[in-house]
Amino acid sequence: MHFQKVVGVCLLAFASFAWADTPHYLWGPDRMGKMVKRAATSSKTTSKTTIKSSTTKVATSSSKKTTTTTAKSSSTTAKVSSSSTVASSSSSTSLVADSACTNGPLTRSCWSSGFSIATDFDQKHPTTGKTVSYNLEITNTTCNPDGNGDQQCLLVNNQLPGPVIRASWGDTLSITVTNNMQDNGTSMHWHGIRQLNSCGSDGVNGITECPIAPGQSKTYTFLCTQFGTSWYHSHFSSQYGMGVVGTIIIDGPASSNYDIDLGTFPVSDWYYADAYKVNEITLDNLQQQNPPPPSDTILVNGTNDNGSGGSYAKVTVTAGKKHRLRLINTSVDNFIRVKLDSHPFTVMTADFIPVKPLPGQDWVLLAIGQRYDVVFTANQTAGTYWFRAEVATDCYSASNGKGRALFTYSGQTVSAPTDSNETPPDTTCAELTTTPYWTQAVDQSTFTSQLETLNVDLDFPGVATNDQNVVLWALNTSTMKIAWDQPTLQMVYDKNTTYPAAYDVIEIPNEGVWTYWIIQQASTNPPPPHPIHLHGHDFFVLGSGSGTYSSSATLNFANPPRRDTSTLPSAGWLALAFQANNPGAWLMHCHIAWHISEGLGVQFLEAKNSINFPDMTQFGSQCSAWKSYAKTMPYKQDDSGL
Ligand SMILES: *[C@@H]1O[C@H](CO)[C@@H](O)[C@H](O)[C@H]1NC(C)=O
Ligand SMILES: *[C@@H]1O[C@H](CO)[C@@H](O)[C@H](O)[C@H]1NC(C)=O
Ligand SMILES: *[C@@H]1O[C@H](CO)[C@@H](O)[C@H](O)[C@H]1NC(C)=O
Ligand SMILES: *[C@@H]1O[C@H](CO)[C@@H](O)[C@H](O)[C@H]1NC(C)=O
Ligand SMILES: *[C@@H]1O[C@H](CO)[C@@H](O)[C@H](O)[C@H]1NC(C)=O
Ligand SMILES: *[C@@H]1O[C@H](CO)[C@@H](O)[C@H](O)[C@H]1NC(C)=O
Ligand SMILES: *[C@@H]1O[C@H](CO)[C@@H](O)[C@H](O)[C@H]1NC(C)=O
Ligand SMILES: *[C@@H]1O[C@H](CO)[C@@H](O)[C@H](O)[C@H]1NC(C)=O
Ligand SMILES: [Cu+2]
Repeated sequence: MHFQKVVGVCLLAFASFAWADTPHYLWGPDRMGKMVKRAATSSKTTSKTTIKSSTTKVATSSSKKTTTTTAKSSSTTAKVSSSSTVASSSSSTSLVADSACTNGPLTRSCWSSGFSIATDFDQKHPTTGKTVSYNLEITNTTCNPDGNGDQQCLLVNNQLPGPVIRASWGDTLSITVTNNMQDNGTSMHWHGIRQLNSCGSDGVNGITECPIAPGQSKTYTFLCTQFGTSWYHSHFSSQYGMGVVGTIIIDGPASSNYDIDLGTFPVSDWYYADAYKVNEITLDNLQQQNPPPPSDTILVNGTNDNGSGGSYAKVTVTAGKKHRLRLINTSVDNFIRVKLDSHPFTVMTADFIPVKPLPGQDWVLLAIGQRYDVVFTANQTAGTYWFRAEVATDCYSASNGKGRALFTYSGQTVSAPTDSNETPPDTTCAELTTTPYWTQAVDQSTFTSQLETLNVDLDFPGVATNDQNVVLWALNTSTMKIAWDQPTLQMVYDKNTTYPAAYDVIEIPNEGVWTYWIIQQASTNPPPPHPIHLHGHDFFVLGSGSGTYSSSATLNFANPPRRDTSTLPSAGWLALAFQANNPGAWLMHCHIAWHISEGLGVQFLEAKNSINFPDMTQFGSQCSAWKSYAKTMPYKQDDSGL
């Protein structure tokens, strides 16, 4: 196996420059799961290598992102507590809300009458009656996020990342997405949002809707039953790698106090080549079990300085104050470690779950799709400090460039200090162990009877016209691929139960039951770990380990970490549990964009007779518009579609 623990230099061989001369693998519903080798010269995508764009001009390109943040605290004179950062005393076993108190810098655990950090939002949540609306428009344009030069980008409201969506716990979000690209469909997924009784707003084309055709719009409406930090991204093949991403803040209580909310701080790998092409190269490389190309750089809040252009994200901090920073990994392929020099983080939220504060975190590892909300105190000598974002080589991640941003104390001149370029630690890709703020045990009584194993395989689905096998990822022996114009929800609505095998439908018929899943890597698989993400639920991470899961493994049922994305270790297993408490069709997949493109997913069809369907007239019109566009669309589906 050629898949070594590689860093930049070994990987250069696979960089995008080499790909143009080689044939490429294609698959997808149009090819009935079969692979064809496509000559580079004749391909649609390759003939379009040069990127264009006459019409639209991007404002965002390498424009400065200077964030001068002032205290948003309700009480501006609040003193910074020098003692503990823990907001309220340990309410460890409480699922009962604290009595009402007012949320402020020293009382972040409070929210509103009957609701606080101690509320289990699966059980209850406020309903404010307020609707917060946004319009997101996706365009095909150019961007130049780090000064390396203009490239083709697909952007939301002409920004990279797209606008921050912000609402409060219990609000309804109503977001209209308009597809103004000429040559791609789209659907927008709100990562980590539970979509309680609103499966039709989950934004997964081929499962919960048809793609939005060029020129069309769709309004996604959902209640914010949770609070914290997240992001949204397109679920249309590898489109989000070209910029269709943005961040989400849902204001609510917190398990640590802070004075100033600095907002979202996404870190992402970035490729100078078109993400669809990188995806193709990745599939080519996989045939030889070679790793994907390294990313070219890492963007911090959508920007970076490539050495001779672009600019760093700049953040102003206030001396003596506690700052909340919302870290999000919006990468397509890479695990990233981040650190703010001399300012250790207290981790207080993992994904949407408030956790017992973990102080003193130097480097924090973010798997794709994961979020950590952290607090740090600006208590060092006033000046400018480096924020570092590095790919985690212990997770087999690779990038040619590193991510940097500058944090400057208010009143000081922004001036980049000498970069120590310190090497991040190697934790063999181990995820931070977090403990939910409130204890929630997982029912152990049905574990043995209900346990199912889903094997991660490299699959050989068919023999192609040229007699070669194409290697694809699979979960539970079957490589997933959906047909954009046959969403699962439509089939369920029509009471059509002949789900195609490649839909990888796993039915969970009964609400209320606990379900348990072992995701198992084959020892022969390439070594990169997989960030497994579930829609419609958080899951409980009962345990993980190397090798093959055995019933003698120690699992945590008493108070396991709870989140919506967790890492399946290299050549190991991951044990997850979730309770069926949200009827719908929910995708579970590897969040490495290339891997879900190559089929690494399943969908859970939960309590299909109790699904609260979206407006099926509107649903049908969206499908009609898509079908009509699809008759003449220039690019055909050539992967899982997800
Ligand atoms: C940054 O981008 C410019 C413009 O494309 C290029 O000339 C320069 O070599 C790049 N710098 C680095 C360090 O890659
Ligand atoms: C974007 O524009 C380029 C150049 O006009 C075109 O080749 C490409 O197909 C377009 N992509 C999308 C998604 O509209
Ligand atoms: C989307 O558009 C890009 C060009 O911008 C093209 O390379 C890609 O194949 C298209 N993807 C699909 C699935 O239509
Ligand atoms: C990142 O950029 C967004 C949009 O420009 C801004 O709202 C946010 O505050 C920035 N984050 C930080 C930590 O400066
Ligand atoms: C994001 O997570 C993915 C997978 O877990 C990982 O490959 C990628 O490196 C991470 N990126 C960052 C910026 O953490
Ligand atoms: C700065 O704050 C951190 C975290 O609260 C604390 O551990 C550290 O001792 C403080 N340093 C100084 C110089 O006060
Ligand atoms: C049932 O669904 C399958 C797969 O989407 C489709 O091919 C078939 O035509 C559907 N049957 C009916 C009666 O609609
Ligand atoms: C996994 O796939 C096998 C073979 O197709 C099937 O029998 C089994 O039911 C699947 N597992 C689950 C949990 O659906
Ligand atoms: Cu994966």
